[in-house]
Amino acid sequence: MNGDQKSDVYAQGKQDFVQHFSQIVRVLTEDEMGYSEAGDAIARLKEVLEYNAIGGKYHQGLTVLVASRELVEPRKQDADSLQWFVELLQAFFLVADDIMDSSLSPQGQIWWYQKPGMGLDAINDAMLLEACIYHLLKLYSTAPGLEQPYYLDLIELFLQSSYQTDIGQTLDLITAPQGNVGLGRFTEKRYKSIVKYKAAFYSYLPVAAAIYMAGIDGEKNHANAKKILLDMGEFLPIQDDYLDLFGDPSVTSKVGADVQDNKCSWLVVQRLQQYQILKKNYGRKEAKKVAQVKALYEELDLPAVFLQYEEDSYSHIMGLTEQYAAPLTPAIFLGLVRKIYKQKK
Ligand code: DMA
Ligand code: MG
Ligand code: MG
Ligand code: MG
Repeated sequence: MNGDQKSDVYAQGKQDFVQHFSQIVRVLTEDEMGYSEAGDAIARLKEVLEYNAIGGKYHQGLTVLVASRELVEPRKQDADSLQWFVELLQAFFLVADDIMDSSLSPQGQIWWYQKPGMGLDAINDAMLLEACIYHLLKLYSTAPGLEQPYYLDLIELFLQSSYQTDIGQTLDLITAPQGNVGLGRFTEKRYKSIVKYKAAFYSYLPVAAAIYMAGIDGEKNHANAKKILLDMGEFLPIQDDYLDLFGDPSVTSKVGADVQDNKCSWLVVQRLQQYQILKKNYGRKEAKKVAQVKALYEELDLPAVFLQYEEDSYSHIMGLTEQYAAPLTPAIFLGLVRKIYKQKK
């Protein structure tokens, strides 16, 4: 299947996927769940779900769908509801992340935690979203006639992915202490650990869920899927860091603040790594070290920077010659200009 067909599968699944959401909300807010006396809280939960689980890319949820289609014959597919669980996990992490990062929202939009009168109550809403996952898992996989052999595997998978993501968020936060700038903390090694825990395991989750649901679990399948997905999962946060500063907020729907927030972003790590290369190789006699410095300069496009400087300086001097050469003859200066600019030696 080529890339275009694959993205079509995502596009096709999206409509059904979004439509299915109302069933998820209905199941969660039905009276017969024994929460009738908590009606107001359930109404609040409905609001939290509708505000935070809807409107994203549904990348995680649709991945469960696409993976399930590849693994199971259509008549055996029962991923419809379960796809939403990964979206709820995503919504939970994002509500909490926006509070912790004091995220700014683009014009015309506000994050849940920014709603008037919300304050820290949003923390409980994030916890509600997380609790819904396990509540739904139980409802969908243990009800009489609906017992699923993968129930325990999915619980463990969600718990483990959450734990790893929590660890990643912890690393992200403690590496970015407010008001305490210390670029020395931002090493490549630290960056890799942050993204590995914060996002890589999380990328494995939807495919792993599909494998369990397909009933083809087994060490080898999971180990192989992990080999690909953990590395793929490293890419997403790097892209996120890049878009934080260089993305267009009207397209990304968020306002970047990694620089203001002292975050260990991929961008700053790249820059600091360049500094480390200079520190290790500059002022040393070995040809290999000189080559490292030269390669760095090339990577930084310094030859192009020089050519631009030469161009600007040339125009500047030509301008001065035009203005000030008289009463001397301009040829004196033009001859010199011709001699020194664009020299190859
Ligand atoms: C968020 O990372 C990570 C998780 C696991 C929710 P981030 O703070 O860079 O995300 P965003 O840029 O969307 O705030
Ligand atoms: Mg954030
Ligand atoms: Mg964050
Ligand atoms: Mg980000």
